[in-house]
Amino acid sequence: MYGLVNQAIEDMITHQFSVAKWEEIKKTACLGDMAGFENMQSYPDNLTYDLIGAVSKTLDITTEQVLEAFGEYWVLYTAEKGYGDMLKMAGDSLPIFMNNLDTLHSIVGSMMPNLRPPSFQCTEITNHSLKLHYHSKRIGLTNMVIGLIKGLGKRFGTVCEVSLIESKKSEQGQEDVFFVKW
Ligand code: 1MF
Repeated sequence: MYGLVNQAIEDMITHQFSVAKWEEIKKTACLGDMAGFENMQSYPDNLTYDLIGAVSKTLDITTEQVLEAFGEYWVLYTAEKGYGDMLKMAGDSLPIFMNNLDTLHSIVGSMMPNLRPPSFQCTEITNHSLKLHYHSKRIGLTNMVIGLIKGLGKRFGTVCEVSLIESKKSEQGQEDVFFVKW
């Protein structure tokens, strides 16, 4: 994944905990002598998974909890680190934004050739709920998506509930369906 993702993990830990905790996490992930990440460089996915695992171990919380917290943080982080206008273009309400996620990723992907964007579709849309279908080549990031949706809810001041109603791992990757209610 692009270095921006690893930078966001670093930022979350140093702001919510400390620089010392981050150093400890890097050591646990066997990245002790890594100075920092370049936002535009692409890194192996395993590096990000190792960091998530190391955060879980160091803070003594589950990887699901780490992923959810990180998903929420990502929405805030990217809004502040130069992607605010892009996020604004993707919509000013929770359902509109969710509907525009593929467009958002195709815009990022046109600049970043190594992006491997997930895909999102909304179905059964009502005034207060929808089903969000998530497809990704990456396995195991389901809880990050839950955090991302909750982070969007906070961004738009929309109280929402997210539940996982279908989840499938295959050769193609991860295929999940979430019920989102607001
Ligand atoms: O392949 C990738 O490197 C990659 C990185 C980040 C693919 C997707 C994403 C964004 N996505 C992270 C979870 C991925 C889960 C998966 O792969 O199955 C979050 C998508 C998302 C969902 C809900 C709400 C908001 C979301 O993200 C908004 C967003 C998406 C992409 C970026 C920023 C905000 C982005 C911006 C610049 C990037 C990379 C991603 O890289 C650059 C580009 C230009 C200059 C410097 C860095």
